[in-house]
Amino acid sequence: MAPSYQDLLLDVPAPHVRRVTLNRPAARNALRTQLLQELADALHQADADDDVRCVVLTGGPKVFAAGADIREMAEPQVAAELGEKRRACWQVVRDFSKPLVAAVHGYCLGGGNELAMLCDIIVAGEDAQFGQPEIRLGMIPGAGGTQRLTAAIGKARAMHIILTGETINARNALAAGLVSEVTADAGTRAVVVAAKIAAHSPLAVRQAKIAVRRAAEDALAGGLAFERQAFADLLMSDDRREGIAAFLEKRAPKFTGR
Ligand code: DAK
Repeated sequence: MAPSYQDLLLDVPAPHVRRVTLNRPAARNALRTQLLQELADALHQADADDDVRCVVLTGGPKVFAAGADIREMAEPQVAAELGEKRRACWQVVRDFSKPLVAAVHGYCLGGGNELAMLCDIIVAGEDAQFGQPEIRLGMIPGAGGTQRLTAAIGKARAMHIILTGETINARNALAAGLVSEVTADAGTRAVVVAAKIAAHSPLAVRQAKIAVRRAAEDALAGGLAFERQAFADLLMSDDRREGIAAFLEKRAPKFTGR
Protein backbone atom coordinates (compact mmCIF):
# COMPACT_ATOMS: atom_id res chain seq x y z
CA MET A 1 0.00 0.00 0.00
CA ALA A 2 1.22 3.53 -0.77
CA PRO A 3 2.56 5.92 1.88
CA SER A 4 0.24 8.15 3.85
CA TYR A 5 -0.49 11.60 2.43
CA GLN A 6 -1.50 14.99 3.77
CA ASP A 7 -4.40 15.69 1.40
CA LEU A 8 -5.51 12.15 0.52
CA LEU A 9 -6.74 9.05 2.31
CA LEU A 10 -6.11 5.62 0.80
CA ASP A 11 -7.79 2.34 1.61
CA VAL A 12 -8.84 -0.97 0.08
CA PRO A 13 -12.65 -1.24 0.31
CA ALA A 14 -12.88 -4.47 -1.75
CA PRO A 15 -10.45 -7.02 -3.22
CA HIS A 16 -8.28 -5.42 -5.94
CA VAL A 17 -9.98 -2.04 -5.46
CA ARG A 18 -8.08 0.98 -4.16
CA ARG A 19 -10.02 3.97 -2.93
CA VAL A 20 -8.48 7.44 -3.05
CA THR A 21 -10.33 10.04 -0.97
CA LEU A 22 -9.61 13.76 -1.43
CA ASN A 23 -9.32 15.04 2.11
CA ARG A 24 -9.37 18.84 2.50
CA PRO A 25 -12.95 19.25 3.72
CA ALA A 26 -12.41 22.71 5.25
CA ALA A 27 -11.40 24.03 1.80
CA ARG A 28 -14.09 21.99 0.03
CA ASN A 29 -11.35 19.69 -1.30
CA ALA A 30 -9.90 22.53 -3.41
CA LEU A 31 -7.22 21.04 -5.65
CA ARG A 32 -4.06 22.72 -4.39
CA THR A 33 -0.78 21.66 -5.99
CA GLN A 34 0.14 19.49 -3.02
CA LEU A 35 -3.11 17.52 -3.40
CA LEU A 36 -2.61 17.09 -7.15
CA GLN A 37 0.96 15.88 -6.64
CA GLU A 38 -0.19 13.38 -4.05
CA LEU A 39 -2.95 12.22 -6.37
CA ALA A 40 -0.45 11.75 -9.20
CA ASP A 41 1.82 9.78 -6.87
CA ALA A 42 -1.04 7.60 -5.61
CA LEU A 43 -2.12 6.83 -9.19
CA HIS A 44 1.46 6.05 -10.22
CA GLN A 45 1.64 3.53 -7.40
CA ALA A 46 -1.76 2.05 -8.22
CA ASP A 47 -0.79 1.71 -11.88
CA ALA A 48 2.40 -0.16 -10.95
CA ASP A 49 0.70 -2.45 -8.41
CA ASP A 50 -0.66 -5.64 -10.01
CA ASP A 51 -2.94 -6.18 -7.03
CA VAL A 52 -4.88 -2.99 -7.93
CA ARG A 53 -7.37 -3.52 -10.74
CA CYS A 54 -9.68 -0.56 -10.30
CA VAL A 55 -9.57 2.75 -8.42
CA VAL A 56 -12.43 4.64 -6.80
CA LEU A 57 -11.86 8.39 -6.56
CA THR A 58 -14.05 10.29 -4.13
CA GLY A 59 -14.19 13.40 -2.00
CA GLY A 60 -16.20 11.68 0.70
CA PRO A 61 -19.88 12.08 1.58
CA LYS A 62 -20.15 15.90 1.52
CA VAL A 63 -18.16 17.39 -1.38
CA PHE A 64 -16.21 16.08 -4.35
CA ALA A 65 -14.05 19.14 -5.08
CA ALA A 66 -14.66 22.89 -5.47
CA GLY A 67 -12.03 23.19 -8.21
CA ALA A 68 -8.50 24.52 -8.29
CA ASP A 69 -7.33 26.28 -5.16
CA ILE A 70 -8.28 29.89 -5.80
CA ARG A 71 -5.84 31.17 -3.16
CA GLU A 72 -2.96 29.53 -5.02
CA MET A 73 -4.12 31.13 -8.27
CA ALA A 74 -4.37 34.66 -6.86
CA GLU A 75 -0.87 35.69 -7.98
CA PRO A 76 -0.44 35.28 -11.76
CA GLN A 77 3.31 34.71 -11.35
CA VAL A 78 2.79 31.94 -8.80
CA ALA A 79 -0.09 30.52 -10.82
CA ALA A 80 2.09 30.40 -13.94
CA GLU A 81 4.96 28.74 -12.06
CA LEU A 82 2.74 26.15 -10.43
CA GLY A 83 0.91 25.65 -13.72
CA GLU A 84 3.49 23.33 -15.21
CA LYS A 85 3.68 21.18 -12.09
CA ARG A 86 -0.08 20.93 -12.04
CA ARG A 87 -0.30 20.08 -15.72
CA ALA A 88 2.08 17.16 -15.16
CA CYS A 89 -0.25 15.86 -12.42
CA TRP A 90 -3.32 16.16 -14.65
CA GLN A 91 -1.43 14.21 -17.30
CA VAL A 92 -0.93 11.34 -14.85
CA VAL A 93 -4.68 11.18 -14.23
CA ARG A 94 -5.33 11.26 -17.98
CA ASP A 95 -2.80 8.48 -18.63
CA PHE A 96 -3.90 6.19 -15.80
CA SER A 97 -4.34 2.78 -17.39
CA LYS A 98 -6.83 1.15 -15.00
CA PRO A 99 -10.51 2.05 -14.64
CA LEU A 100 -11.24 5.07 -12.46
CA VAL A 101 -14.71 5.27 -10.91
CA ALA A 102 -15.66 8.65 -9.42
CA ALA A 103 -18.07 8.78 -6.49
CA VAL A 104 -19.47 12.31 -6.32
CA HIS A 105 -21.40 13.93 -3.48
CA GLY A 106 -21.99 17.66 -3.14
CA TYR A 107 -20.10 20.24 -5.16
CA CYS A 108 -18.14 19.03 -8.18
CA LEU A 109 -16.95 22.31 -9.68
CA GLY A 110 -14.33 23.66 -12.06
CA GLY A 111 -11.21 21.51 -11.87
CA GLY A 112 -13.22 19.16 -9.65
CA ASN A 113 -15.64 18.50 -12.48
CA GLU A 114 -12.76 18.18 -14.91
CA LEU A 115 -11.21 15.59 -12.59
CA ALA A 116 -14.48 13.67 -12.40
CA MET A 117 -14.77 13.78 -16.20
CA LEU A 118 -11.28 12.25 -16.51
CA CYS A 119 -12.64 9.28 -14.59
CA ASP A 120 -14.15 6.48 -16.66
CA ILE A 121 -17.45 6.24 -14.78
CA ILE A 122 -19.14 8.84 -12.57
CA VAL A 123 -21.55 7.65 -9.87
CA ALA A 124 -23.41 10.64 -8.43
CA GLY A 125 -25.11 11.09 -5.10
CA GLU A 126 -28.57 12.67 -5.08
CA ASP A 127 -26.98 15.82 -3.65
CA ALA A 128 -24.28 16.22 -6.34
CA GLN A 129 -23.95 19.58 -8.12
CA PHE A 130 -21.84 19.80 -11.28
CA GLY A 131 -20.51 23.01 -12.79
CA GLN A 132 -17.73 25.00 -14.39
CA PRO A 133 -17.87 28.34 -12.54
CA GLU A 134 -14.52 29.66 -13.87
CA ILE A 135 -16.35 32.38 -15.85
CA ARG A 136 -17.30 33.99 -12.55
CA LEU A 137 -13.57 34.39 -11.87
CA GLY A 138 -12.86 35.91 -15.28
CA MET A 139 -11.45 32.60 -16.55
CA ILE A 140 -12.40 29.54 -18.54
CA PRO A 141 -11.94 25.84 -17.74
CA GLY A 142 -8.27 24.87 -18.11
CA ALA A 143 -8.14 21.11 -17.70
CA GLY A 144 -10.28 20.00 -20.60
CA GLY A 145 -13.69 21.14 -19.36
CA THR A 146 -14.68 22.98 -22.53
CA GLN A 147 -14.08 19.84 -24.57
CA ARG A 148 -15.08 16.98 -22.29
CA LEU A 149 -18.26 18.60 -20.99
CA THR A 150 -19.34 19.38 -24.55
CA ALA A 151 -18.58 15.83 -25.63
CA ALA A 152 -20.51 14.45 -22.66
CA ILE A 153 -23.67 16.57 -22.70
CA GLY A 154 -23.74 18.44 -26.03
CA LYS A 155 -23.05 22.00 -27.08
CA ALA A 156 -26.18 23.76 -25.83
CA ARG A 157 -26.03 22.46 -22.29
CA ALA A 158 -22.23 22.81 -22.08
CA MET A 159 -22.46 26.42 -23.31
CA HIS A 160 -25.10 27.17 -20.70
CA ILE A 161 -23.02 25.76 -17.85
CA ILE A 162 -19.71 27.28 -18.99
CA LEU A 163 -21.07 30.72 -19.96
CA THR A 164 -23.42 31.24 -17.00
CA GLY A 165 -21.40 29.48 -14.30
CA GLU A 166 -24.60 27.76 -13.14
CA THR A 167 -24.54 24.22 -11.78
CA ILE A 168 -26.71 21.26 -12.72
CA ASN A 169 -28.02 18.78 -10.20
CA ALA A 170 -27.48 15.03 -10.21
CA ARG A 171 -30.77 14.14 -11.92
CA ASN A 172 -30.14 16.60 -14.76
CA ALA A 173 -26.56 15.38 -15.03
CA LEU A 174 -27.88 11.85 -15.43
CA ALA A 175 -30.42 12.89 -18.07
CA ALA A 176 -27.70 14.81 -19.93
CA GLY A 177 -25.26 11.87 -19.91
CA LEU A 178 -22.59 13.32 -17.63
CA VAL A 179 -22.95 10.60 -15.00
CA SER A 180 -23.78 6.91 -15.27
CA GLU A 181 -26.16 6.70 -12.31
CA VAL A 182 -27.60 8.57 -9.35
CA THR A 183 -27.96 6.96 -5.97
CA ALA A 184 -28.29 7.94 -2.30
CA ASP A 185 -24.85 6.60 -1.37
CA ALA A 186 -22.45 7.11 -4.25
CA GLY A 187 -19.45 5.93 -2.22
CA THR A 188 -20.88 2.48 -1.56
CA ARG A 189 -22.25 2.09 -5.05
CA ALA A 190 -18.94 3.10 -6.67
CA VAL A 191 -17.15 0.38 -4.70
CA VAL A 192 -19.69 -2.22 -5.90
CA VAL A 193 -19.13 -1.10 -9.51
CA ALA A 194 -15.35 -1.11 -9.05
CA ALA A 195 -15.41 -4.59 -7.49
CA LYS A 196 -17.40 -5.88 -10.45
CA ILE A 197 -14.81 -4.43 -12.85
CA ALA A 198 -11.96 -5.82 -10.73
CA ALA A 199 -13.39 -9.34 -11.06
CA HIS A 200 -13.01 -9.26 -14.84
CA SER A 201 -9.85 -10.03 -16.80
CA PRO A 202 -7.39 -7.12 -16.26
CA LEU A 203 -6.17 -7.61 -19.84
CA ALA A 204 -9.63 -7.26 -21.35
CA VAL A 205 -10.52 -4.38 -19.03
CA ARG A 206 -7.38 -2.49 -20.05
CA GLN A 207 -8.08 -2.86 -23.76
CA ALA A 208 -11.74 -1.93 -23.27
CA LYS A 209 -10.74 1.27 -21.48
CA ILE A 210 -8.30 2.22 -24.23
CA ALA A 211 -10.86 1.52 -26.95
CA VAL A 212 -13.66 3.53 -25.35
CA ARG A 213 -11.32 6.42 -24.58
CA ARG A 214 -10.26 6.54 -28.22
CA ALA A 215 -13.88 7.02 -29.22
CA ALA A 216 -14.31 9.71 -26.59
CA GLU A 217 -10.95 11.53 -26.65
CA ASP A 218 -9.33 11.33 -30.08
CA ALA A 219 -11.59 14.01 -31.53
CA LEU A 220 -10.76 16.47 -28.76
CA ALA A 221 -7.06 17.20 -29.43
CA GLY A 222 -7.51 20.46 -31.39
CA GLY A 223 -10.01 21.87 -28.93
CA LEU A 224 -7.83 20.96 -25.96
CA ALA A 225 -4.89 22.84 -27.50
CA PHE A 226 -7.06 25.94 -28.07
CA GLU A 227 -8.41 25.79 -24.52
CA ARG A 228 -4.88 25.55 -23.12
CA GLN A 229 -3.75 28.71 -24.93
CA ALA A 230 -6.92 30.65 -24.11
CA PHE A 231 -6.59 29.73 -20.44
CA ALA A 232 -2.95 30.89 -20.39
CA ASP A 233 -3.89 34.21 -22.06
CA LEU A 234 -6.69 34.86 -19.57
CA LEU A 235 -4.31 34.20 -16.68
CA MET A 236 -2.82 37.66 -17.37
CA SER A 237 -6.10 39.60 -17.56
CA ASP A 238 -7.29 42.28 -15.11
CA ASP A 239 -10.68 40.55 -15.05
CA ARG A 240 -9.15 37.32 -13.77
CA ARG A 241 -7.34 39.22 -11.01
CA GLU A 242 -10.62 40.99 -10.12
CA GLY A 243 -12.63 37.74 -10.20
CA ILE A 244 -10.29 36.03 -7.76
CA ALA A 245 -10.03 39.08 -5.49
CA ALA A 246 -13.83 39.32 -5.39
CA PHE A 247 -14.15 35.64 -4.43
CA LEU A 248 -11.60 35.95 -1.64
CA GLU A 249 -13.18 39.20 -0.39
CA LYS A 250 -16.65 37.61 -0.61
CA ARG A 251 -18.10 40.34 -2.89
CA ALA A 252 -19.47 40.58 -6.46
CA PRO A 253 -16.77 41.16 -9.13
CA LYS A 254 -16.63 44.31 -11.31
CA PHE A 255 -15.39 43.19 -14.72
CA THR A 256 -14.01 45.74 -17.21
CA GLY A 257 -13.15 43.54 -20.19
CA ARG A 258 -9.39 44.05 -19.85
N1 DAK B 1 -10.23 27.35 -3.68
C1 DAK B 1 -9.83 27.72 -2.45
N2 DAK B 1 -10.63 27.78 -1.39
C2 DAK B 1 -11.91 27.42 -1.57
C3 DAK B 1 -12.41 27.00 -2.82
C4 DAK B 1 -11.50 26.97 -3.92
N3 DAK B 1 -11.86 26.57 -5.15
N4 DAK B 1 -13.72 26.72 -2.71
C5 DAK B 1 -14.01 26.94 -1.41
N5 DAK B 1 -12.94 27.36 -0.75
C6 DAK B 1 -12.83 27.70 0.66
C7 DAK B 1 -13.53 29.05 0.92
O1 DAK B 1 -12.67 30.14 0.61
C8 DAK B 1 -13.82 28.92 2.40
O2 DAK B 1 -12.66 29.20 3.11
P1 DAK B 1 -12.73 30.04 4.51
O3 DAK B 1 -13.41 31.34 4.15
O4 DAK B 1 -13.55 29.15 5.41
O5 DAK B 1 -11.29 30.17 4.92
C9 DAK B 1 -14.12 27.41 2.58
O6 DAK B 1 -13.54 26.76 1.45
C10 DAK B 1 -15.60 27.11 2.57
O7 DAK B 1 -16.15 27.75 1.43
P2 DAK B 1 -17.57 28.47 1.49
O8 DAK B 1 -17.74 29.17 2.78
O9 DAK B 1 -17.70 29.26 0.25
O10 DAK B 1 -18.52 27.18 1.49
P3 DAK B 1 -19.98 27.01 0.90
O11 DAK B 1 -20.37 25.62 1.26
O12 DAK B 1 -20.85 28.16 1.28
O13 DAK B 1 -19.79 27.12 -0.69
C11 DAK B 1 -18.80 26.54 -2.80
C12 DAK B 1 -19.11 26.10 -1.34
C13 DAK B 1 -17.96 25.40 -3.40
C14 DAK B 1 -20.08 26.71 -3.60
C15 DAK B 1 -18.03 27.87 -2.79
O14 DAK B 1 -16.95 27.79 -1.85
C16 DAK B 1 -17.45 28.22 -4.12
O15 DAK B 1 -18.13 28.80 -4.98
N6 DAK B 1 -16.15 27.95 -4.33
C17 DAK B 1 -15.43 28.32 -5.53
C18 DAK B 1 -15.79 27.42 -6.67
C19 DAK B 1 -15.05 27.80 -7.93
O16 DAK B 1 -15.10 28.94 -8.39
N7 DAK B 1 -14.33 26.83 -8.50
C20 DAK B 1 -13.58 27.03 -9.71
C21 DAK B 1 -12.15 27.38 -9.36
S1 DAK B 1 -11.18 27.65 -10.84
C22 DAK B 1 -5.79 23.94 -14.98
C23 DAK B 1 -6.47 22.95 -14.34
C24 DAK B 1 -7.60 23.23 -13.58
C25 DAK B 1 -8.03 24.53 -13.45
C26 DAK B 1 -7.36 25.53 -14.08
C27 DAK B 1 -6.23 25.23 -14.84
N8 DAK B 1 -4.64 23.67 -15.77
C28 DAK B 1 -4.19 22.32 -15.91
C29 DAK B 1 -3.96 24.74 -16.42
C30 DAK B 1 -9.19 24.78 -12.63
C31 DAK B 1 -9.67 25.99 -12.29
C32 DAK B 1 -10.74 26.07 -11.31
O17 DAK B 1 -11.26 25.09 -10.83
